Amino acid sequence: MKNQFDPRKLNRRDFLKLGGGLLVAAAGTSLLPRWSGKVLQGVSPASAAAYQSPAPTIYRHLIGSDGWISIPMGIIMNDLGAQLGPDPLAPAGRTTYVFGFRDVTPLDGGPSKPTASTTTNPLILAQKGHVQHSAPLMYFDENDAIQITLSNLGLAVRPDLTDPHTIHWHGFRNATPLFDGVPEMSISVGRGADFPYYYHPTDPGTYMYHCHNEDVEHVQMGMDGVVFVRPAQNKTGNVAGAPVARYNGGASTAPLGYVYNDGVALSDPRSTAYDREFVIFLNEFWAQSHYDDAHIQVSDWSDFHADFYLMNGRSYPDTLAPNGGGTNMSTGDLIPPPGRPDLESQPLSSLIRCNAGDKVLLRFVNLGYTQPAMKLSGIPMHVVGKDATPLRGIGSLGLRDGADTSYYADTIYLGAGESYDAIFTAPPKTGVGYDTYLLFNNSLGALNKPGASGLGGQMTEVRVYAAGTLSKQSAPNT
Ligand SMILES: [Cu+2]
Repeated sequence: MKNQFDPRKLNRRDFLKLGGGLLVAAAGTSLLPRWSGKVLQGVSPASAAAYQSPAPTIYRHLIGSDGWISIPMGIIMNDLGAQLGPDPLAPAGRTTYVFGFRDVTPLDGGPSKPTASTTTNPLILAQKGHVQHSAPLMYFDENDAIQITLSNLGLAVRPDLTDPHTIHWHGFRNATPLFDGVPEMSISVGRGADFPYYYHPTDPGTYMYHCHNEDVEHVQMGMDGVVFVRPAQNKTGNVAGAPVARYNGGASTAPLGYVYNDGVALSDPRSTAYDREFVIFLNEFWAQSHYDDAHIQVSDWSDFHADFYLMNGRSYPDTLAPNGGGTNMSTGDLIPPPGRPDLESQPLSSLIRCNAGDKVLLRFVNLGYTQPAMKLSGIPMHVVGKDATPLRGIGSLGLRDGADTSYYADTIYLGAGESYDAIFTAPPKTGVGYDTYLLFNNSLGALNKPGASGLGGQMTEVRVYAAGTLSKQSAPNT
């Protein structure tokens, strides 16, 4: 493997050369300079000028390859009599060919161990053909210094297809195009290559990431998922008295976390504190294109239509199945959800469980081509953020600490590429068992008829238990 870059050895002038299309040997010794001012959230010029990004301390290793997932469907035929789904080439229990990512960090010694510059670990190389959808959920803290190495293992089903891949954090204020993943103005990772991306997030919020190489195809084929950034306030509390978050060692009475550096007390209506959090990633699959890529056919992407509406890579009722995940350290494979070997490559559950009175954060992300109308039936949602920006007007120093522009809604419309942060307070419940509230795409075409393709579509359940029933949440979507 080749194409190594050391992000610690590039200086500003080198980046400008790279931006001009000249790929030059990096000679400087400075760390990443942060010369780009933020647009939506202000930063003082003095602090920006003095700033140098730190060397990475968190290491993640993603592979790009292909694989097979399972979507509940009947038999889907096209006009020419081909069976698109389940794809006749699919292994037992699977229906649909995908491109995608896998997080192989556990096979590389974990997130604190620097990733090898060349991938030789046979367990990692064996993950060619074993990607997941949606893409691995990633989350970091504000001011983390992160290196994510992308290794392109090639496609098991399509050895003729030599496509590169990239990582693009959509909506992320990146200091340089080099790590932005847009192939026309940066670098793509060719088959057999490893490339370390560097990130230093300074703006908390909910983002998405995807491969940007031939992105109409690669995003549709499944190379997309969620990345979010937790605010510095989690570690420090704030001057208004909001405590350190439980994620960062706060008291058992403290919130699990905050969505943004809100700067207000817990009792303030502008507070973004929450007790549980769930990512809801939305997209749609077009059956013909997935069949075409598996069967060495070319798709006319202008013919796109949605056959399967997916939530965290699954279709209801699979959205309710438990989380899979974790890595089998002897094979390198994902560990399937209990009782659901067919969902091995779709590890992320959308089942939302909470206690009465909990503040529950929903991080909605849409990377589909349609406009979902996500309705939480019977519980109002407090929309506190959009596109990784708190819903506050511009106040002091250009920061988003001004007037409260948050609002309540029972339905959130998401355009393509948009994210929303919404907090609901779980309604009262006493006694045993749970009350069920539906969270679903109110564009009812996205909820297919029983037995039809993409059974159930974008729907999940919110299950509210009596206070004290469920233990405190320690990780998203659990
Ligand atoms: Cu790709």
